[in-house]
Amino acid sequence: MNISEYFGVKYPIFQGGMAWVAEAGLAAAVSNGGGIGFIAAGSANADWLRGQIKSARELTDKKFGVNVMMMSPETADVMQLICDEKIPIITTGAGNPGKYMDELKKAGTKVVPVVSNVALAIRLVRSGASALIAEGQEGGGHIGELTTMALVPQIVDAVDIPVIAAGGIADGRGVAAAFMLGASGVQLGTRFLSATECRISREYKDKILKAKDSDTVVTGRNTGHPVRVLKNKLTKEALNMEKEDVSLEEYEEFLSGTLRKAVVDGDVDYGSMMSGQIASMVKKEQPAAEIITEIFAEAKEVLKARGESFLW
Ligand code: TUI
Repeated sequence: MNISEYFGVKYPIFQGGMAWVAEAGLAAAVSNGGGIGFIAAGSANADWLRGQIKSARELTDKKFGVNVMMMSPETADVMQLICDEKIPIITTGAGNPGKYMDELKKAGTKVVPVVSNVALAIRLVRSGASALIAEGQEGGGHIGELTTMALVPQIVDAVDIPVIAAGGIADGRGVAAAFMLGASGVQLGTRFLSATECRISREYKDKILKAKDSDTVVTGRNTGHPVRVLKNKLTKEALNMEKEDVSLEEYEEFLSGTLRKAVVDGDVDYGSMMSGQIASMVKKEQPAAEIITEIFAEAKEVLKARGESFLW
């Protein structure tokens, strides 16, 4: 079964829960387009999220979810709000949502955590996850070690709940490949940065649209907090700091608030432009619904055409 049947939507696609980026407008547009949109709570507080949930409900009557960034100090309040608002589905990233699982299940919320290794996947299945997102290091933002190609089949073999592939998927070929690896659905982030309804700064959007294959870099590999972003002055200086043995406090202070700078202020020199490795495949701005229909039409063609031609 693919996750569109499992979660009762038209297409088996989640929109990545991109902090500062994934607001009500984008989430609702993805849900209206037949996928599942997610409002990213990021490091925002419950009041902000309450307003976003209200806006999304005004923009769509379809199912949408919330993404919880587990490193946020607001996580406990955000989880409480999710339960109070009876949000049908959440995704989590950058940590383990295990301790909130019972309370979420009681509220009827399905929990779909991002995992980057098999050990965490198994632990979360035991705690009651409804599905898992296996995100490879091709993805943007905070990442794990393994690639999507290596991670997805290993997670699929280790668990008996649906697995959603993420990281490095931009089009129908990527979707078809994810299904070949055993995934039941896909999550895309970077491709939705170009959505008409995605209200990031013009400057950040243009950098994504113009990016080439080798334009991302991973900062923080040495500090235990790897983050994939588009290369700029910020990443050059951050990588130099990592080599120079500066204190973790100084390093984190240098990067603090930089995602907001890129998304809101359009600072493409000293803002953190989180992006996956497939940015060069994001070529034009188009409505989220069109992105989804285009991707799945292409995936269908790829599966039909290539499936037959590789029988040996
Ligand atoms: O979460 C993400 N990507 C993100 S979160 C984010 S917000 C942020 N802002 C500024 C600096 C840093 C982060 C930006 N991008 N992707 C999902 C993901 N989760 N990838 C890897 C993980 C992950 C890592 C460790 C999930 C669980 C985990 O658990 C550790 C443990 O065992 O507790």
